[in-house]
Amino acid sequence: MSKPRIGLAALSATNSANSTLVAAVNRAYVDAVASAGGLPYLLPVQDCADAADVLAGVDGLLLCGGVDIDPSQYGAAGGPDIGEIDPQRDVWELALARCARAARLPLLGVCRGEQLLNVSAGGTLVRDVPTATGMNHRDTERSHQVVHDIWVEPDSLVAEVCESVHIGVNTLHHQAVERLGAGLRAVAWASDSTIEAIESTGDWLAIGVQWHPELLVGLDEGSAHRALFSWLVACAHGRRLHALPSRSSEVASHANATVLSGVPLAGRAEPGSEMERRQAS
Ligand SMILES: [Mn+2]
Repeated sequence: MSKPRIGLAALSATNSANSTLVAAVNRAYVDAVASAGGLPYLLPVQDCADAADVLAGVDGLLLCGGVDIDPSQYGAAGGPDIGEIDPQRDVWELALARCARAARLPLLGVCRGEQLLNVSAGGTLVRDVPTATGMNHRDTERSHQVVHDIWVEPDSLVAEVCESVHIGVNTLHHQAVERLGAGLRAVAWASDSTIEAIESTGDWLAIGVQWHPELLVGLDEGSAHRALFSWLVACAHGRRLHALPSRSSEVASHANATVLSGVPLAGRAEPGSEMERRQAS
């Protein structure tokens, strides 16, 4: 069976060489997905009416980092505490997130992608974390280093995937999840109570993290960060195997080939079962 296809939502940027507009993602996302065994597919900003058709061509979705989300998308007004915004990208990615949820397409949201996941479900954002809590969460000088710790809810998918309830993370954000969207829960926090990860409460496989795991996958102590991409690829792989996968069977179906192999999961295929034979193909 071919590798699962992971859609990476691209940003629009100006190519400094010739001032043309380009669709791009930071290379670190591409490499992290490829290293986890997935095939990265770039999804440029386009007509949101086509989001469902675009997603029909991939097995999983990665919402990447970027600029602030237009506060009008969560019912708030603009202001000096809001940074650069890209309303076209917001509309496109909100359509992607909502279509992914409707189709139960596995999703990982990173930084802005986590915030967008929350807004797509009706949630709101902390406009400026330093103003709200007094703690600076934007340290671009140490983007590839552990800057602060987070504490993870032990009974959560994130804890299961990362195999840890205490993770060192980088921090490149000035906003964060505030009120949670429908069907989502907070599962990790920094020392100032800033929400650092969210996940779906239902049968949709969706995780959002406020840090940038794609920049920490190369660290010796980076197993928790690598595991997030392995999880997404494993879920995408499971989706290809099963028309209507459940959470446990979906992850378990790919467990032999991923870092999740040591995680106890309900519903793992019995030796010699039909599920196990399908995994071997
Ligand atoms: Mn942080």
